[in-house]
Amino acid sequence: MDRTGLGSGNSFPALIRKKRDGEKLRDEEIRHFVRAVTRGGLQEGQMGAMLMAIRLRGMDPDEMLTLTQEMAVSGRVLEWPDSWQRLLVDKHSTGGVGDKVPMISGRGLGHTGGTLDKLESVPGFNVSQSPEQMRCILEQVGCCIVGQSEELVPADKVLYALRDVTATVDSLPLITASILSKKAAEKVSALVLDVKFGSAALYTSLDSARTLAQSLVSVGSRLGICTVAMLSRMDGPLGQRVGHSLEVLEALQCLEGQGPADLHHLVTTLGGSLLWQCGKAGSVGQGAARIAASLADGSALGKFQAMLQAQGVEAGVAQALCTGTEEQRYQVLGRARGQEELPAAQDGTVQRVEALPIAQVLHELGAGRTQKGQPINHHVGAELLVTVGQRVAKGSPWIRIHYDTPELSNDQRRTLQGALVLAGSEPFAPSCKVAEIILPQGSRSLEEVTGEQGLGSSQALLCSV
Ligand code: IUR
Repeated sequence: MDRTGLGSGNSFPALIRKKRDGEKLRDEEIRHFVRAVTRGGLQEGQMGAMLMAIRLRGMDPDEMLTLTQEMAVSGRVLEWPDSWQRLLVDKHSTGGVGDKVPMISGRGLGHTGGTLDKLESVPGFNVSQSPEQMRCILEQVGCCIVGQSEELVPADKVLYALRDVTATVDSLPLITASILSKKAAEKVSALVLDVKFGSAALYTSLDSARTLAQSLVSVGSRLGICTVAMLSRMDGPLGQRVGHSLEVLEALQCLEGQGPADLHHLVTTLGGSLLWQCGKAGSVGQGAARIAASLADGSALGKFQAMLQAQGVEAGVAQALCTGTEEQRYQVLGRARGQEELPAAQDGTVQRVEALPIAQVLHELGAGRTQKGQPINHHVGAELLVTVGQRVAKGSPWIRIHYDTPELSNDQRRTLQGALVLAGSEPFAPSCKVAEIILPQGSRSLEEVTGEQGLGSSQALLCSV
């Protein structure tokens, strides 16, 4: 026996060597590694080497499942009343620009905006809720939007921070285990994943995003979570507004049944899928219709108002935000010192609005962080004044930037102008964001899943893993 107690050959250098040479790790070896990560029994160099070995050699589905399970139990696992069985649902997005659909959330990463940062532009909103407080809010209101508790999945905190500095973020098994270990520790019954693809997404090609989605759906299902993934386009921003408080304003419009069509469609499709997954709707299409009805009749907005109050927002502030005019909402959220509109450089039809250059400029203007813990400016943002497929005339404004200090530089104006892609074609209807839906193995036929009416404007393809 060596000092690891796993038998000879299982010291950490031997474990790293095994993965480095492309061999499969046994369950107990993965458990041994994750426990050592959690308890501080490994040198940083050893953890970094193992991460790189996994990044280069990959893991098979069994190894991924074990890694996810071991990470999930590295800290506290949430417990819920038995009567909530099948009804606890969550959503995850791999991140993008203008993405304002809620979930148990994170901070902005790179150019992407974090849901928690957006919600913290609402005065008083508290994203730090203990598991006991979460349970109380869920009993009282039925939903909450919270940050990940400190006690949940400590192994992921260690590994995630190291991945960032060892060029191992983009590893399929590591992403799969990182995302799903947190969902497994939350003990959710159903999960819908919004896996983005396109120029402003983590994975730019549809194929690579599909591979990630299939891995997440397959491992999620094996964990006992009813998991569905939607592959959605992230070339242009979701909706018409980017930036923290501007996105809260747009989310409020959506909660009133209005706002941009792409956002409304994504919200109703993701929510409709969750209703179908937990047995509350006969198909995703029927579920989507129920979500749309709750947006149109004000009940979704009423829930949001109750949730704001349950999470620390004063009653008068929550009311002004949820029932006030746009001007009253600005008074609650505040606004940036200045606004600047940029004119279209020529006549044409909008082919694309590139999200990445917009996000990069807003980041420089103070909307994002370059270091962990840095304060951000919630008021910096952009409003798109055009939509894809629309004709624009030379000189007409196409984007409005909200800035504080600094103002826009000429370089930034040039970068932004490059984001508007025009052509001489006829106007056209934009394609919807959801391109494909990935279902667990053994799911039913297309009509059964989407409903007879399909998914509205979505031409989504269904695939099962
Ligand atoms: N979000 C996570 O929770 N984990 C990851 O590895 C990535 C995004 I990338």
